[in-house]
Amino acid sequence: MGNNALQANPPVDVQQHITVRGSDWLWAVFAVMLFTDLCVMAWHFMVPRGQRVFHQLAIIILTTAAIAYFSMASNLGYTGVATEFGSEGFPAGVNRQIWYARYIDWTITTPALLLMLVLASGLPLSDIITLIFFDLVMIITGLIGALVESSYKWGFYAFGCAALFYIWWLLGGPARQSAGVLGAGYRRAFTSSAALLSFLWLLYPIAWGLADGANVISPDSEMIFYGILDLLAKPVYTILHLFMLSRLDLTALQLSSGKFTTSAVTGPHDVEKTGRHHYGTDAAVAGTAGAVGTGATTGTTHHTGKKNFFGRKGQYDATPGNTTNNTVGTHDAPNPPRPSEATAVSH
Ligand code: RET
Repeated sequence: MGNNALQANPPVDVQQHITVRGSDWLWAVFAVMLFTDLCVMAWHFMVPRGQRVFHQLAIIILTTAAIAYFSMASNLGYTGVATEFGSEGFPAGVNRQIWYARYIDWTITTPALLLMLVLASGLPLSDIITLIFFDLVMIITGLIGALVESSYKWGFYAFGCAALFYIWWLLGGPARQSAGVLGAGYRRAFTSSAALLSFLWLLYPIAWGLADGANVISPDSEMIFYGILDLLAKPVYTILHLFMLSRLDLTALQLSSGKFTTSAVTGPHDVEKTGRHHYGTDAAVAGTAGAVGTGATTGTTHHTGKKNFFGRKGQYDATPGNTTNNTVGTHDAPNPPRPSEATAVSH
């Protein structure tokens, strides 16, 4: 079956636009995104409920990317913007395709990519919120810059680059340090994933400068450049990251909501004014568990269970003696002990 996307949706109001070959490439990227997405969907069912957050983020990323590539391959999701500089035999001022679909994709996927990384680092919530804010600043200034016709577009580009510098600093400094507190395994996984992400993210503003910015490369070449980057930053990065995390016991991160997993075993439990939860099992004798996932810097965590993403176990060791004190401050209510059988029913 031929690719007739450009006949069904002919370029409107643009002189510099993708060709059928560009669209063919975009269909191929769409197929890879969709296939990887379906694989991760199948994989995530093998992970206990309550420990699926990284897989679910990967699904969010890949689903969004698949839809964005479907749109671009169909020659939909762009607008025409007059170029600042001429190229390919076209003078300056003719309309080039600017793909807002790409920026909508990034608005969803880049925060999700960062969350995949920093949720496994124990970074405090306030830093995570600020990180996501500057990520959105980066993408939205990139979109506005791409839509601006005059040289003022480079002002927006500069704001975006400044935001990227903040992201690099946070990942390389506080987040890496925080992952180190979680243990050597977490530090290793974080360092390699953050290095790959930081390197790939350096290439995006270069592609922007050559395409949306200075109009040096054609829309087809732009699609190849961003397409290769997106394949590396989405399917390749997420699968690598998920495999690295699969060797770690994720319960140390305390990311499980605990509602489904604990109530199934213990029934309803109350929270008294002291902030202490009462479970209907012997686990209450375990005392308090350390708040590793909230940025405690000195605690160590003891947890047991199969160190395997596919495993059904992997929860806090709620036996007496294996307790950790939260040393962050007395204003932090102690975390509830977790019944040791809790996640056994959570699938
Ligand atoms: C823009 C232009 C403004 C300056 C900067 C940019 C960086 C964009 C990046 C995008 C990453 C996208 C990814 C998508 C995959 O899902 C917006 C191009 C710095 C880093 C990883």
